Amino acid sequence: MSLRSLVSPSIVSRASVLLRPLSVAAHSHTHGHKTSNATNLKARLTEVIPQKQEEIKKFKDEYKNFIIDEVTLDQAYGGMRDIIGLVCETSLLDPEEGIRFRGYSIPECQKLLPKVQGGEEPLPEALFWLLVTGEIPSVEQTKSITDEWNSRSKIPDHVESLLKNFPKTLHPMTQFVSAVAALNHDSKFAKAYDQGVHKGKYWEYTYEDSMDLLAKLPGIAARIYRNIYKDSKIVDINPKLDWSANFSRQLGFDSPDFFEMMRLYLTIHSAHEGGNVSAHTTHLVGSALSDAYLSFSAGLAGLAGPLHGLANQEVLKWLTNLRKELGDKEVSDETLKQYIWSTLKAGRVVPGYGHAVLRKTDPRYTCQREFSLKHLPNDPLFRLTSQLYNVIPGVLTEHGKTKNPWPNVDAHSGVLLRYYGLTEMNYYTVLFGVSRGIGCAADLIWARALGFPIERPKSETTESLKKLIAKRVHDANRK
Ligand code: FAM
Repeated sequence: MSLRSLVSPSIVSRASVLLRPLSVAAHSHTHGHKTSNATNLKARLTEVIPQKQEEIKKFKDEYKNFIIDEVTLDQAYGGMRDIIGLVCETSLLDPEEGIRFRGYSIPECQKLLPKVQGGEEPLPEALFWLLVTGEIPSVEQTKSITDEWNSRSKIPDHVESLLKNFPKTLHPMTQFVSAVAALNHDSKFAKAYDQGVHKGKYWEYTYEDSMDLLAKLPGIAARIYRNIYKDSKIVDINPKLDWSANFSRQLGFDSPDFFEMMRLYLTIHSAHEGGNVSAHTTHLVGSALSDAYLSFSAGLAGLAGPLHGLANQEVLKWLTNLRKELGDKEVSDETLKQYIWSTLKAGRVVPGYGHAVLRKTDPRYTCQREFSLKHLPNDPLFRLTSQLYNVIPGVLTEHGKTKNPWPNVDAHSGVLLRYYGLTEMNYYTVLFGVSRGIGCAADLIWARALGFPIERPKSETTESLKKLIAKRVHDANRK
């Protein structure tokens, strides 16, 4: 019996009445959008938001009862995999092709987004403009974001002292989560809400908090690094430099190559559509009208899990243990295979491989691989990573469990960081978090602009599910 036949007939008929051709162009990605001359992002948003609100209102009015998905019992127990139940305007993940930011693939972003003079990698500031407006920004528009983030970058004293007082043994991600939550002290949204602001203005205060948040994330992250691993001293922001270069300098890395690597890193980790744990958690908490700091802090707590963002730390740990056990010299594919099997037989995952949505090599992996081929082709750890790329998918396929035996973003990032001297692997997820702020903030602004309600999916117990299925089967058999 097909599930469709178990769906309420009234819903099906309402949906079929509504079956008529839909102009898809308006709902596909935004290639071809005209770029405005507005050099201020908020001014541009003020133009773009009413158009989108109108477009969605019409779309919803016409198709609100249209069935877009069906849910199986397996999905209810299985982490809601593949269920379409969320709207996220900023990026879309194709299982075969990977992520597109507002319709643009990573290679397209590398080509089209503004760069620093003489640079080759896109500026994350430009990606933020793209995610928020759907438009590739001009150099001036990109610079306006850099300037604004630099001017908002001061870390409040209470956050500074909070970070100083943490034990060095507290995991960097826990410090990050706490410091970001503590920024809520100065939330413009929370203050405006308290004063009874009209809901039509929510997005403006969320925008302000988001800009402040993104301006402060690198300074917080750099302080965590300097406090735990170095001498706690930190250089001031140079207002002439971009977000990534300032962040690199505050961490203690001054080379232009490191800056370029950081620009790429902070661009590609930003967004991966709406369903992943960090993006969805931020969105969910935001739906209760918690401000951007509390929402993103919750998202970061999700990123800190080993099946999500912490995997970049886990990969380097795994590679380090592998080299400890097998030695630093090149080893045969056969020896590597045995090592991978020992991980699997111990009931552990091979970190950096597999994905809940992707079914091919992650383009975020590929672009880091290309960066490495250009900048560090002979690095031993890069060579080992390349060799593993040839071996792990075969072993995982033979193992027969994972739906995707190919590498994800985390299989590669630690190799780059280590090459440039950032060797403290427990810190790696913080870098992921700084970048993820971009995508989560862009999504939050739109969630408030579109007036998304509080999220509240329905849950069932096993007992109630058994009853529900028995009743539906009974009803279907009577027809
Ligand atoms: N090594 C060993 N087993 C794996 C595996 C891997 N890399 N990837 C998946 N599996 C197993 C998985 O544990 C599950 O086993 P059980 O049936 O015993 O529970 C089975 O294969 C089916 O899983 P799936 O449907 O292929 O994957 P999921 O959608 O459940 O999970 C991941 C997706 C990413 C959590 C999973 O592939 C994994 O644990 N990978 C390693 C950790 C990792 O790299 N995470 C980072 C993901 C990244 F993109 C990010 O979020 N930053």
